[in-house]
Amino acid sequence: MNTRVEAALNDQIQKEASSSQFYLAMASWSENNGLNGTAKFMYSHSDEERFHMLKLVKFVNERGGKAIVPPVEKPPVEFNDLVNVFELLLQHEISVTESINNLVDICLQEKDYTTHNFVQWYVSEQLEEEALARMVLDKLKLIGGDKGGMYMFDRDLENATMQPAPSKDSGYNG
Ligand code: OFO
Repeated sequence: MNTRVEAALNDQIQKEASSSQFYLAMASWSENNGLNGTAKFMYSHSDEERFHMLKLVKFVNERGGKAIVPPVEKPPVEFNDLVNVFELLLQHEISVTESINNLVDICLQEKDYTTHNFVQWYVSEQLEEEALARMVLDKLKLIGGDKGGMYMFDRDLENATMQPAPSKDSGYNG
């Protein structure tokens, strides 16, 4: 496997692992603050990021490279409120998108069209994740400090998922 592409894929493995840790911390914080719907959403999102990482690990090894399992990073323990949680989530996803775009760029420079093809799955995944995070943030801003609204928001988020396209079928019923 091309060494530059291999290094970029290993960087991405680290980023997906750190996304999984970050969302796990958000899940735990939500659970401790009575936001069980949000906690469920974040636990499942954390699992999804682990799946993104594993998909990369397997790809690197199958293509003759060496996947490096990254060390576990300590994510934040406290968050100000739900708006803060989703703002951080969106910022994080934006930085992951930049890293995926960089990976695409390296694949093209190195003429590694197989990896380029593989990475396209992540390109569409990032589009969906950023769009859903923006939609959730817009809802939260509309709700403002309304407690009833927040209760409904948390309940609806329980059934949401980051996976489907964030159009009408986003799975988010808010
Ligand atoms: Fe792996 O999609 Fe978010 O980070």
